[in-house]
Amino acid sequence: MIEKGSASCCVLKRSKSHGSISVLENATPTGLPSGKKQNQEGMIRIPGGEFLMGTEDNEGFPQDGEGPVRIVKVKSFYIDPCTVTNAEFTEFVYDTNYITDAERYGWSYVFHSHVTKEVASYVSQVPKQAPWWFVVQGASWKQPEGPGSIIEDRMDHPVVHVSWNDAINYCNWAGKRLPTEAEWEYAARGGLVQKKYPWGNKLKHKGKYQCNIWQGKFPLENTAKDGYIGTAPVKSYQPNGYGLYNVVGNVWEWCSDFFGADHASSLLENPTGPSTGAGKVIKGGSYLCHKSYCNRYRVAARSSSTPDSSSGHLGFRCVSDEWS
Ligand SMILES: [Cu+2]
Repeated sequence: MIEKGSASCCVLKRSKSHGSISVLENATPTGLPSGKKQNQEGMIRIPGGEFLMGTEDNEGFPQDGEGPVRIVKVKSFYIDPCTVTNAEFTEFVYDTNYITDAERYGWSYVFHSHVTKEVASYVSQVPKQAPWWFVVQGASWKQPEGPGSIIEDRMDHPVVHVSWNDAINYCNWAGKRLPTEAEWEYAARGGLVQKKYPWGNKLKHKGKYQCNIWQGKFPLENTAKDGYIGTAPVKSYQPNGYGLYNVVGNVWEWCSDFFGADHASSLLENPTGPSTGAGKVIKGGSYLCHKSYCNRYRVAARSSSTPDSSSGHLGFRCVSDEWS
């Protein structure tokens, strides 16, 4: 029996017991060229200000630490309107010969119904607590459903199977960085105050889907009424008030902060999260999120994973400091 909303429903952490892997020490590769100069072309300037972060609506899970609502002050920064695409990640890899954590480990987590019968036949492990995830040897950003799958037909989709370490290396190369959770949520709210979603409080707007999540009975039937079974192109649906696309749904997005569930309720200025922790914050939920199960496609929702973890529904978007 799988408990509703168990911590692993959305994102699994890489584990020694999955697959025939040797755990890599020192998973963050160093010495990559930080190729590009800081470059804010195509980015959106988010003017600094105060906002109400978190929620007390009790729609989430206590262990997630969505509340209390606190006043957070954020200075101006630039953010990408979209998550990093397969095309952009390809350019990075061509330029640097970078090898992702999933490639180094030799496997990644793929959602069960996304793999072919052939791939399913050699799936090495199925995590007990979340049997809808398959440990697929050879799954990586360029083979998202394992051997035989390609990305050439979805170059404008978000890159997936990228770990936090991979995201940091991409950011360094691009002259950018990962957002703090506060920056992410401030930008994701699009100027609205304490709304559930980036566009308001109702899931649909005039009967239309606003994001790529799960419809049907999780985890067996996805009717794809929103148009997508897996990832959607990064510019799908309407952008939020700041011009950001797909902040909730589609893919989870890595933030720079370590995860913690306790927050100071005093005024926070440019918070960067706890100084240490086991996992990094992820935000936004994914195409697998459904209200019946995890309900983490709300803008205040949060989860975490370890910096070397990767899966088919986890990506990132970049930010950049304002400079004069
Ligand atoms: Cu979810």
